[in-house]
Amino acid sequence: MKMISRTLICFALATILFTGPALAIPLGTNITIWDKDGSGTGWSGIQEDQEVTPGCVTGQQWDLEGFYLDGYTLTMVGGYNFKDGEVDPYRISNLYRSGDLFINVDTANDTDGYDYVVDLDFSTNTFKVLGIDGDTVLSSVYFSQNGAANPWQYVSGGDDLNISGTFSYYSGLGDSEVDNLLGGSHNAVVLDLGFLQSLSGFNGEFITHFTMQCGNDNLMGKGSAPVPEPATLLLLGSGLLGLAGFRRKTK
Ligand SMILES: [Ca+2]
Ligand SMILES: [Ca+2]
Ligand SMILES: [Ca+2]
Ligand SMILES: [Ca+2]
Repeated sequence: MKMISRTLICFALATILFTGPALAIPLGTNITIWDKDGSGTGWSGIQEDQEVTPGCVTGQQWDLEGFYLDGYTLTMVGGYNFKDGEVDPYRISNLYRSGDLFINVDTANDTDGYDYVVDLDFSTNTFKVLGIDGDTVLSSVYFSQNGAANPWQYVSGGDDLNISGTFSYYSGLGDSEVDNLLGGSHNAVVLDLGFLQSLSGFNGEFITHFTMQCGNDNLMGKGSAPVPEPATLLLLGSGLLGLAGFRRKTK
């Protein structure tokens, strides 16, 4: 009898776990900053939700809405179809695809622009990280008047850091699932930026940037994430020393 009830409880738990409501994305803090384009409110406003670059096609499907950070987990939300891109309503032969994620680690005195690019592959939900240097080739957005949204995409060259990973993609999210952003239907890219800790020049703060091929909307974020404290490293070091001492004693 006891065995049966235990089995039943296990079965019930498993059912809840596997058929329960979809787990909410842990968005964390909204780290979106102004893209420095636009004024007032409305579709060319200074906010990022329900906004595109002034003079561009408006509407939820062209809206990049926000960067969120939870620890090292970055979530990028938009009405834009990150996975398949969106078709130009005026030239239906033109499909405007997703760009890559650009990172600047000099948040105070930047002189060299973006330092790293996270090369996103939406066909496999994988990414690799490259350092941007003199021989890195980046491509510019299709419409030159949207040049303020550059860069768009990584092409070739740069410093291959041998860092790669996977990301999650969510589509058809409701407003309430994404911090009550407006528009009715949202898509989200979720990736772990833990690799930042190993990047040269990272001091705990970073700037992120994303746009699509046409540059219809520019999305910017500024986040801070914990860096290993020197004190922690010291403790770890002294712990190891202590261990070494102990070992010697027991010999
Ligand atoms: Ca929106
Ligand atoms: Ca926007
Ligand atoms: Ca920089
Ligand atoms: Ca924008």
